[in-house]
Amino acid sequence: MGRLFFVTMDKMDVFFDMIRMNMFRDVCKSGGSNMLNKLIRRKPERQEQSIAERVSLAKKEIMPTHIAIIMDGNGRWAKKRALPRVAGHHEGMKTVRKITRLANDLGINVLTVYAFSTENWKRPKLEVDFIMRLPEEFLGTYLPELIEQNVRVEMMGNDINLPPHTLSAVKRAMEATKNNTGLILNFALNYGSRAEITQAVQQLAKEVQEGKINHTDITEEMIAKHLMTCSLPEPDLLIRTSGEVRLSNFMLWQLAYTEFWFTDTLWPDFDESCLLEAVESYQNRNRRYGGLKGE
Ligand code: V07
Repeated sequence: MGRLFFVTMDKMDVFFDMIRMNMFRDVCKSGGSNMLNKLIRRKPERQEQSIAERVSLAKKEIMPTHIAIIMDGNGRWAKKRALPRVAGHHEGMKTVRKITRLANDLGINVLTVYAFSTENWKRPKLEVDFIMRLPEEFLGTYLPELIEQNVRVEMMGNDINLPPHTLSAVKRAMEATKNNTGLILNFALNYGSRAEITQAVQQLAKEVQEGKINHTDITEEMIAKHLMTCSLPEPDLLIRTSGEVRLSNFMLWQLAYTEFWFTDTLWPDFDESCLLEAVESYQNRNRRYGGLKGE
């Protein structure tokens, strides 16, 4: 049954409020967030977009060339599930595979992952032994798909101290992928940044001593060329998982101008959506700075 309303001018705003309320009720009844989106012209939330949509949007903007990741929180992930720490490392290994695939799809050129630091030797021997088997397992399982995806495997860190079985697995993968032209998957293995810088300084001092160069020839570029990253661009984006907000002796020289993204997510839980969130944040910052970078 219809009702007749007499609306006087001074009640107009109340009348419009009632119309709006009715529209809102219709929206609720139809359960349609689409209708609500249309009414208030809201951009869809990230969580509502599919990974594929977010990938294609991200690809339209400036992509970080090099992403470096400190993969923290594997032990904590295991502890939360009453599992041994090594179960967390194993799950973390699967995340490396997932993130590599997405980074390659996004067109990122270099992905450096901190797999084992020089400080990690202090962990219990059984844990270290397990971790040192992961490169073989990773490559035994995933090398065919890395080759198929045109990924090139690289390593930075100190060869000595690494078990021969670990080193030979990595060297074999580097050899098998050396002509690939897609993503460079750079594993930091037995890596420490201060040791890397020390080694560069020692090499330069030797060159001065031998009369090959003058001490005044030593420039920032020359130091960079003596680091383990000499053939790589500097990282544009550093990601550290698991809520720790420090660099832990990782790429101290190379991160001088890098954007940082810290997240509480534990590495084994870090999925495609998490990487996209970091990339989207990087792209937002880039857009905000406009052409002002470096000024
Ligand atoms: C390791 C899994 C990821 C979380 C961090 C600690 C444990 C993959 C590799 C790897 C290394 C070289 C390579 C192929 C794969 C790896 C270590 C630890 C030592 F050529 N994951 N992962 N290496 N973790």
